[in-house]
Amino acid sequence: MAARIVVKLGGGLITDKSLFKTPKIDIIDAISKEVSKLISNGHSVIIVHGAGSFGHLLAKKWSLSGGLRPEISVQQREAVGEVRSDMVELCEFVTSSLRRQGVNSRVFPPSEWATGTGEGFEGDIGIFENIPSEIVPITFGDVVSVPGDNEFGILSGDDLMARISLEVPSVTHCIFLLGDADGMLDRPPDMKGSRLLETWKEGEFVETMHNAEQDVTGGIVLKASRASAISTDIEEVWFINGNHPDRISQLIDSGTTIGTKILG
Ligand code: IP8
Repeated sequence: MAARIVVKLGGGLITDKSLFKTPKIDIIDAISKEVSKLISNGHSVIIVHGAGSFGHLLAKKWSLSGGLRPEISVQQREAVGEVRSDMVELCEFVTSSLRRQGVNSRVFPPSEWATGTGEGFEGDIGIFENIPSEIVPITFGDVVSVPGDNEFGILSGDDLMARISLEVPSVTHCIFLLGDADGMLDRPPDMKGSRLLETWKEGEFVETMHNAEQDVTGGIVLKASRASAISTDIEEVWFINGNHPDRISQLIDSGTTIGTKILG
């Protein structure tokens, strides 16, 4: 059966999060190869990607997630433009890598079609269904306009994942590719003895460490909560290590892989 897969490339997977605007080309290429294979096998793919060091560092520096602050409004507005263009630049690394693998894509920057932040953002999700199945629609976490005095805010790729997975018809798989772990672990990946959880359900305790130094959105906690909301409707919601993108095909072909299945 043809699968319809929504996949998130985490910002920490496709960029070096600590170095301003540093893409990880090898990883992006490996993922593009896998996407090309999935499409050749008759599946369709929608890509959402995170911001990593193309978004979070500047957004943090100018407090963009909290909206307009009159005392720094000039610098903030300048930073909004800069982050938006940096995100388009990061997306181009993804689209050109896909093109090298013979995959065509169409980019939908949220600043052009979405307003508001969080799960309840406004925007026509229908744009992701009305394109031929061999073309990969791509969107990403972005700075968007918000109603009221705040003027702008950060829309996370995780919120886009939730809305796209739940509203585009017949999505079969929703996959979060992580940069630093095989899936959801019982404690932070760099902590000794951390163990992969084969399944996870909202409410089950895991010890997390969110790096608020670099990240203006919610890290693994936001991801897990969005994934859990998606899993109430979609059977196959997974956290998989993006350094091994071939695990996506393995999951589609055999029904399982190394990773964490999120249960609804
Ligand atoms: O990395 C954040 O998106 P995320 C977007 O998916 C920006 O949370 C611009 C920081």
